[in-house]
Amino acid sequence: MRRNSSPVNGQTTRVIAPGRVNLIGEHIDYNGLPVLPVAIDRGLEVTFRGSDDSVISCVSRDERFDPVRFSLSETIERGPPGHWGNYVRAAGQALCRARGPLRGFEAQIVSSLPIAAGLSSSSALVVGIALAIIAENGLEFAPRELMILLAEAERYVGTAGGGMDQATILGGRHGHALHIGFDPLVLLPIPVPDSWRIVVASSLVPAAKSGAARRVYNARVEECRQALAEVARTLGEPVPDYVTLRTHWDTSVLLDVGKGALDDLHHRRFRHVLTEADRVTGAVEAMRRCDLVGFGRLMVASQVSLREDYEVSCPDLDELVDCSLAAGAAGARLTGAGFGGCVVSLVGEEECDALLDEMWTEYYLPRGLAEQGRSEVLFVARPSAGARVEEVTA
Ligand code: NG1
Repeated sequence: MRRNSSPVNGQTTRVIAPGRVNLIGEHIDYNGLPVLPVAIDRGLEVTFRGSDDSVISCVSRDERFDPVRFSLSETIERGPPGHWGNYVRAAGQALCRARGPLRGFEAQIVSSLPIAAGLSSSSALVVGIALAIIAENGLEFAPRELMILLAEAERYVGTAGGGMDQATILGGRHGHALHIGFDPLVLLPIPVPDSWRIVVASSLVPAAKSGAARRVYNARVEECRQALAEVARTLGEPVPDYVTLRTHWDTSVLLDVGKGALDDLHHRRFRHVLTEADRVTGAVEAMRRCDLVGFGRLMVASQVSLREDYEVSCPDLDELVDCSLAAGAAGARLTGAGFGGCVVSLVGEEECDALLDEMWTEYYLPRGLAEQGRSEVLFVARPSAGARVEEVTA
């Protein structure tokens, strides 16, 4: 990317960063195991003009978010927990550590992504700001280097997340899902069959990953590590990571060993991780042979596992999944971290309108939503390209 937005020539530049919907492979990216998300046709835009100093100042078009202003440096102090500006600071600190000192900019942010909905609005912000800094300073990054750097960068906010979101937002491909492996990071685009429709529905329960939800998220990361260490020790495996374990042993053997070596809670967490990884493999095969029903069945099994074994669903998400299946979806499950947020459903194009109407009638109308808000909470997501930078002509 080139240095391009000098205030001297008055050039304004825009970064467009999509959100993402994960089709399957939930809560396994931080265990190094492959996932299958898509970048979607909703996202955020960062429109910026460079400045002569290191100050970044951002305003959001959404008035709920107050302006953010700070100087780029290798140690940027955090704002209050849960504050949106921390995602802006996260990108700034990481890039300064990698390539500083750097020049800042004035930016305006506009988003079409619902906040705290499990659609990666936070990672879209990290990626959007990072690409703005990169463009403003004429930096060069290999795509995978940047995906890894920004996954690490976002941990600044206190969540021990994996790398799915940043990789998807940067690497999205129009019409494709991405099979993303993390050990090493490899993105394999898989064509989504033309007749498949991906429906996103908000449970209307915010899934803010700050406070209690963050503690639960980080606790799951730790529980997975503990389960892995115990099973690897029992098997005499020297390298305790999930990828190696799955290469050397069948899931059924690992689950048997886990049953003997782990308490009930850790065994259930372990079982979710292993069976979800197998479901990703099955889902890729189903997508390749255009098997909508087979793919849908795996989504339903994923939801059961997330609800029973991983305990990251909630009553509204469960109800919305049931509503979607009753309305004709081939499969439905929570998407993203859970604890609220959205359900992703898969349906054939011919059944899609009927599904949308029935979900609206059964889930949203009883909750008092007005028709004009419908497309905010219930929509078809198109698999889309990743983030990009473009110059704005006045
Ligand atoms: P969301 O839904 O965007 O909060 C989080 C993690 C992902 C992944 C999913 C669960 C971050 C930035 N994102 O996503 O890495 O672990 O939960 O599959 O922490």
